[in-house]
Amino acid sequence: MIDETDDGLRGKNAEPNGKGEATDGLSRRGVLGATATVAGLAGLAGGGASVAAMREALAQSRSTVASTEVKPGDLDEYYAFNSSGQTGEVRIQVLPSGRELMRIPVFNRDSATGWGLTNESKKILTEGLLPETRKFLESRGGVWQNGDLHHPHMSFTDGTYDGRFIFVNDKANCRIARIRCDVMKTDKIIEIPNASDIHGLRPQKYPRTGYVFANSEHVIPIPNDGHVLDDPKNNYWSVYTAVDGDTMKVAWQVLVDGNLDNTDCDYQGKYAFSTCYNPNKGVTLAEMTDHEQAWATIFNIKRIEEAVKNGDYKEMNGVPVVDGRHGSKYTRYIPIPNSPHGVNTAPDGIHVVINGKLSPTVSVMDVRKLDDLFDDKIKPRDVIVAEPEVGLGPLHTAFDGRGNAFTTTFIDSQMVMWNIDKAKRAFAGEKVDPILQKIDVHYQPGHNHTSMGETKEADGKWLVSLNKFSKDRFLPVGPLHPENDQLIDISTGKMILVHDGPAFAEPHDVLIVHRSKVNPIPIWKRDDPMWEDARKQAEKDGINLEEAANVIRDGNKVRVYMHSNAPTYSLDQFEVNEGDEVTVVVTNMDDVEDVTHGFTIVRYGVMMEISPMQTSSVTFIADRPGVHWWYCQWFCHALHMEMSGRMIVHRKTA
Ligand code: CUK
Ligand code: CUA
Repeated sequence: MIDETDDGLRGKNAEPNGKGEATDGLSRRGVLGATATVAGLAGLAGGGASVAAMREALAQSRSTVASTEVKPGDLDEYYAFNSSGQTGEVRIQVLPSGRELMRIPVFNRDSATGWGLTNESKKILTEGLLPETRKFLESRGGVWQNGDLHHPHMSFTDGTYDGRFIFVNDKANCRIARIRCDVMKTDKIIEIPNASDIHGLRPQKYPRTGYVFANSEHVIPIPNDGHVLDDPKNNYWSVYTAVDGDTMKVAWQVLVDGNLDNTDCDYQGKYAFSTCYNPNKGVTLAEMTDHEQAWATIFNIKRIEEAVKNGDYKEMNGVPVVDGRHGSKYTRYIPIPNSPHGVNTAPDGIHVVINGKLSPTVSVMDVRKLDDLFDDKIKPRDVIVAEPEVGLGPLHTAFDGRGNAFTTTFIDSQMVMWNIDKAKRAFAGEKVDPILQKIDVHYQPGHNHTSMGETKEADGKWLVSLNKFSKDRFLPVGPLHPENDQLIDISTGKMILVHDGPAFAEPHDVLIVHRSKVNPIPIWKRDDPMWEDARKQAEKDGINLEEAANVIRDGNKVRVYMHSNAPTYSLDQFEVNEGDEVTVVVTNMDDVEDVTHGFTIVRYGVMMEISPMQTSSVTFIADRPGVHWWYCQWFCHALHMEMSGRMIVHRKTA
């Protein structure tokens, strides 16, 4: 839907006035009433713009703005893979409609699919844990219950999305996960050693992914085992990590100064960049902000790889750690005002924008100067080619592929469109204003993202502003508010706000991927590695998973194999003894798109998804005697309610 009241007008009236301020004559809330009409605008003429001008603006915006309407049965053009912050999952939305299609459990637990309950998901959730963490979790159910997922990014080949994987970080428990885009399920999770928390994450763009780069944010003693405690200045560090995206193993780490925040890399495969705040290793807010500048840290990938090859590293927790602190030949530290946050490489493959956060500026780096920097032919600040003032609280920048950039300003609560070339000319001393347009967003934006904007195929159609506050934009739902993901049409070379999208906690970042890049399969392939363990166990038990209807007793272990065909399971009941360790393996033999079954045992904490041709399994102790119905929790058939069976648990005889 096009909000024809506020947004069209705002797009036309929010011209910069040369002082970098929007001249939008309408008060922010003045015309936001969603039912205001052109007629209603007459009363707002006092706001500054004439009614005639507003009518004109509205008419123009109507004719140019792209529609967000996707008619029933029609398909959207873009996937939007949205992070969910402290919810710990990834959400698949689509644009321009803004509809949410699917949720991919990653670091969270999920009732519908049994993520965190099934053997298949538990394996993924635990196999990559460090031994010390596995031990820590022994008395806590073996699996982390929480996660904080900020940054989803798709794998690249030759500078653009290749549709293989999405990589994500977990800030809370120091993990990186990989999502398979063929089935849209998480298939690998690893914990990063020597790190406090994993925040920024980016896949290598060229020649391919390749590496997944990740930042450890807070500084900690390494190893963090209680020997060193309160000695931040001398003994706290953070590390930059490169994970091999194919094997999901840590390739190397670099020890650095300061807290690492966000990260990105070039289109040449030579350098990666991180923003750094808290350069003095403060441990209080006052100490963390007591300086006028911090850094962007540049990593020389080839030199680091050589260091690892030549043994110039220290092995820590089984990982080669290269020393990249000040003075190292593996890194360079570019002074940036003040506490930079986001770092974003432009689709031109040349410019990298570093967002000042506590400075009203963004700093633009030219990657072509980095060879000279590493050869000490130029000084660190010589790589900066522009530093436009965009407004208060610049956090993240996106690009339209036509030389323009869009920066979120958290404190100003605006989206700022500026031109990279003009910013460079202004930096060189020319009298030119690089700011093209500012619009209000509602409210307090963090990340933003443009369609295909982090690839060399940026297409300049859509811009999303992920706003941390929604305040009065939606019907009230209690003290906890949704966030507001706003869609902005940038296809005309102007920003026109076209849609408000409420979102539950707390999307940080979103990728907008053209649908031609993504090719999910509708039905599982029977040889999928996801249930490799179940397949192997079945072979040992002499069972064919596709024909299974068997109960195997092995001491006090019982393995129950069955399959599902709507509306039945191949077993009506099975019997076990109180205290048995029971494994139920269900294979869905419905080779039919969209016929997903489930398996839930009442009052046993068992629930799992079994999509077409999938095998899922779950293991539990049958320590509750009695009759326990299982049923299919996924509505699959007219006789879905009847799709059930009984687990009979015999009482232990004394
Ligand atoms: S960070 Cu959240 S607004 Cu974790 Cu990408 Cu900038
Ligand atoms: Cu099978 Cu519902």
